Amino acid sequence: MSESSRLRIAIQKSGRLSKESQKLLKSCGVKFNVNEQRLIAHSDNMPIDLLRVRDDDIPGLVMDGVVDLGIIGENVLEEEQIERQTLGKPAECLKLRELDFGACRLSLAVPNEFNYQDATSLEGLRIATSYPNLLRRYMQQKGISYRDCMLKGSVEVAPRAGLSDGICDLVSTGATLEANGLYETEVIYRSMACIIQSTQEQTPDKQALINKILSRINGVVRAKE
Ligand code: PRT
Ligand code: ZN
Repeated sequence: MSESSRLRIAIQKSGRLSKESQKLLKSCGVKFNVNEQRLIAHSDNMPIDLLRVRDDDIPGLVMDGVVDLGIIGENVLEEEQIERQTLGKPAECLKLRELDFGACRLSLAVPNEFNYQDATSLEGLRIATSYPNLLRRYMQQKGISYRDCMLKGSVEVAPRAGLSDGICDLVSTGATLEANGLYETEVIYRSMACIIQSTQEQTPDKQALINKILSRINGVVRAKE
């Protein structure tokens, strides 16, 4: 996509952050209608285009300067940042603020019958996760070696399926762990949704619009506190 005079904001197309992201922008006075079949939604009262994509694509789109802003879980942002640093790809963006939705934690969990003392109980064992970089960083800090089992989904069934000894997955209520005969042993990362900006220099008009949106977000979030 070529440069645009309109502000581009990437939000999750469908999933846990998508409704709240749309609600937040609407409560900031950005009017738009989403067509489920379309990637882009144009605002009709402000020079803003919304890009509706998979959440995993949002940090990269912002870091590569394809879009100006993105609304994303800190877990996905940080995972992508470590991945890109490892690969030598652009990994910079500005975190404008944390938002008041998308709360979850990335935790280690093991089967109920596992006799867990501390993280060293996992030494040499296999851990299933969709967040290999955040897991590696935590285990390196603790000086524990483990074996990877990379799964994009169904992480919580990996131990029962005999694929891994433990898991490292997102938790909010804990019901999924319980339903799968697992218990949480360590929280390795706490996450909220956040709004990020590309480090690319903005035109004065676009930067003024970003400042206006951010100041309205501050007002909306504060009003709910
Ligand atoms: O399709 P796309 O790639 O865009 O979406 P996705 O399926 O990758 O992500 P999605 O929509 O499931 O989650 C988007 C973001 O919401 C995550 O990256 C987190 O920042 C945030 N979030 C908040 C959560 C949860 N809470 C959450 N509970 N994301 C996932 N879960 C899952 C978790 O993986 C586990 O399967 O819910 C289950 C656990 O929930 P409890 O309540 O049973 O503990
Ligand atoms: Zn995703």
